[in-house]
Amino acid sequence: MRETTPDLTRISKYISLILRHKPEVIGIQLDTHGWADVNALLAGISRKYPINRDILEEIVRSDEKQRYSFSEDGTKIRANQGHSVQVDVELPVTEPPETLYHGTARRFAASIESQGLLPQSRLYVHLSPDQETAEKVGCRHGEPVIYRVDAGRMHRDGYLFYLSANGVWLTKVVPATYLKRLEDGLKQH
Ligand code: HQG
Repeated sequence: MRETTPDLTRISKYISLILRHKPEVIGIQLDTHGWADVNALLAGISRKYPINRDILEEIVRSDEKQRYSFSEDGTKIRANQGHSVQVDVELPVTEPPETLYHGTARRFAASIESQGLLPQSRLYVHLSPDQETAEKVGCRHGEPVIYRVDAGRMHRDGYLFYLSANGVWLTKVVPATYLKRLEDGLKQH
């Protein structure tokens, strides 16, 4: 692994904080579509981490989840999804596949099974296209459990789904009736 990798990861996490949750930590604002001015972002980050346009481009290009996008003219940057701040990143309403997945921690299961999936601090509930991705998401929170989401039935019942530029499925809420816990669905480690 290259020596620079940990630093880029740390900077990427800081960018994620700024572009999804707290642009005020570097004193910038996002516009209504979630865009930040690239020069303002670089100036703000450089007070904490060494960064320049090339490093930022490297972070955006190499991000394993493709979290960020530049505007066409390259002057602006935004997170593709995951926001808690109220922005409209112009996600296209998209017909979902019949089945999507949500990975979470076992300690949330009782609450999820009574209330359904809620977006909590984010704007949307995040759903994964496959079990493997859902398991990775669930592992971030503790012992993972995976829910199968009856997305096709939700769609036919009038719920809207959005597909982010980096392949994450988003919807406002998932009522418990569309969820099935996959007790034996976890892959062997
Ligand atoms: C849970 C990562 C109790 C929900 C990932 C989740 C994703 C409930 C947690 C993206 C609940 C919120 C988002 C209820 C939902 N009762 N708990 N009724 N409804 N929850 O981090 O989906 O690496 O906001 O199950 O890959 O885990 O950051 O959402 O466990 O795409 O780019 O509340 O973040 O991407 O946690 O993850 P989060 P998430 P990045």
